Amino acid sequence: MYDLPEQFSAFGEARQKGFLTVKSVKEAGGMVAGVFCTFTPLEILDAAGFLPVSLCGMSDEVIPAAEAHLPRNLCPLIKSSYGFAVSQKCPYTYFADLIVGETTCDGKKKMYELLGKLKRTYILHLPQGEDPNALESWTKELRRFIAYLEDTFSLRITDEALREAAHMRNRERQKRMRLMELMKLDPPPMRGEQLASVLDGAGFLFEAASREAKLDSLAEEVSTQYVAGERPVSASDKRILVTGCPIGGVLKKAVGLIERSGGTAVCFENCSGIKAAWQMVDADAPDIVRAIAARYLEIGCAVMTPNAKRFALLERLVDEYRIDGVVEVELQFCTPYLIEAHPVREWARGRELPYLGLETDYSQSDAGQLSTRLEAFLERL
Ligand code: BJ8
Repeated sequence: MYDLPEQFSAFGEARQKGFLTVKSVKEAGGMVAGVFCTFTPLEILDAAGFLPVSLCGMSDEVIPAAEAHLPRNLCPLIKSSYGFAVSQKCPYTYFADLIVGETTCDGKKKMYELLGKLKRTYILHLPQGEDPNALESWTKELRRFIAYLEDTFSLRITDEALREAAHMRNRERQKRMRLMELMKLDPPPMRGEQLASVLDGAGFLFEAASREAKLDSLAEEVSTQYVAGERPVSASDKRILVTGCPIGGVLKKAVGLIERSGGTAVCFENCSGIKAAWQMVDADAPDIVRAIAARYLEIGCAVMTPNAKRFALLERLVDEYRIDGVVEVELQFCTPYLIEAHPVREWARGRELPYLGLETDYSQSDAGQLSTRLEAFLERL
C-alpha cells in the first residue's frame, strides 16, 4: 500500500487542529463567520476581515440532539450541522460572530431560522435558477450583504479589498484544481479518499499563504513520486466519477468502499471537489461585486431550476478523466439531488456509462448493503 507522504496527514488533521487558530484569532480581536454552502461569497467575508469557517456537520453523533427540534426525515447534513450548534459541541460554531446561510434547499432555509435563535444569522437570497434576472438580483443581494456587514460591524469593504480577496481565492482554486487534475494520470497518483481529505482539510488551514504553499508542496510531492515510478493505485482499478450531494460525512463509507471494491474515485464533481473550484472570479472586471456574483452563479447545484450547468460540467469531466463509471452519492431526504438523480441516470445511459445511485446517511447501518452493491457494480465494469 502507498506510503502516505507526511503532507497528507497535515491536511487530515487540519479540521481538528484548526479551532486553535480560530481561538487565537478571536483572542486577538478578529471575527469569524460560519458558512455552510459553496454559494457563500467568501471574497466578501475576506474583504470584511472575517475568517470564514465551514460549519457543515459530518457526523451522526449529534443527530439525536438535532431531532429534538427537527423532523427525523431530513437530510443528515442539515441535522448534523444543527445538532453541533444546539449541543454546543462545535468550537467553530461557538466562536462564530456571524453565521451566513443562503436560500438553497428548503431544509437548510428552515434550519437557519432555528439557528438564528442561537446565533446572529444572515440569510443571502440566492436566485433559484437560470432566469435572465438572476445575475442582476444576485449582484444586488451581494451589495445588500456588504452594506449589512458594514453597518453591523462598523467596517468598510472597499473594491480594492474585494479584488485582493478575489485574487487570493482564485489562486487557492487553481491550486486545488492542479491537485485534482493529477487524477487525470492513468493510473492515478493517489487514492480518491486521500484527495478528498486534502480538499476538505485545506478549508481548515486558515492562513492563505501557508494553505497555498501546502497545496503546492503536496502536488509537487505526489508528482515527483509518480515520475519516480511510485504507483499507489493499480492500473486495473476502474476510474469512477463521484457526483451528487456533499460527501464529507460519508467519505469513508462511500468513497472508501469504492476503493476497496476495485475502483478509484478519480473525479469528484461534488461541492469541495471540482464544482466548487473550477470557476474563477474576474478580479479585474470594472464592477467587482458583479464579477463575484457572476462567478458564484456558475455553480451547478441541484437547488437550481433548471440545472444545466451541472450536466455541462459532467459532460466535460467524463472525457477529461476517462471515466469508466459514475457513482452518485445521495444523502437521504435530499429532495433536490434525489429528484435530479433521474436525469443524471438518463444522461449516463445516453453516454453509455454505467451508473450507480447510492442513497445513504451518516450512520454505518447500511455499510454492508452498499458494499455488496458497489462490488457488483464494479465487477460489471
Ligand atoms: S452548492 S450541494 S453546499 S446547497 S443540505 S441540498 S444535501 S438536502 S448541501 Fe449544498 Fe450549497 Fe448545493 Fe453545495 Fe441536499 Fe442536504 Fe439540502 Fe444539501
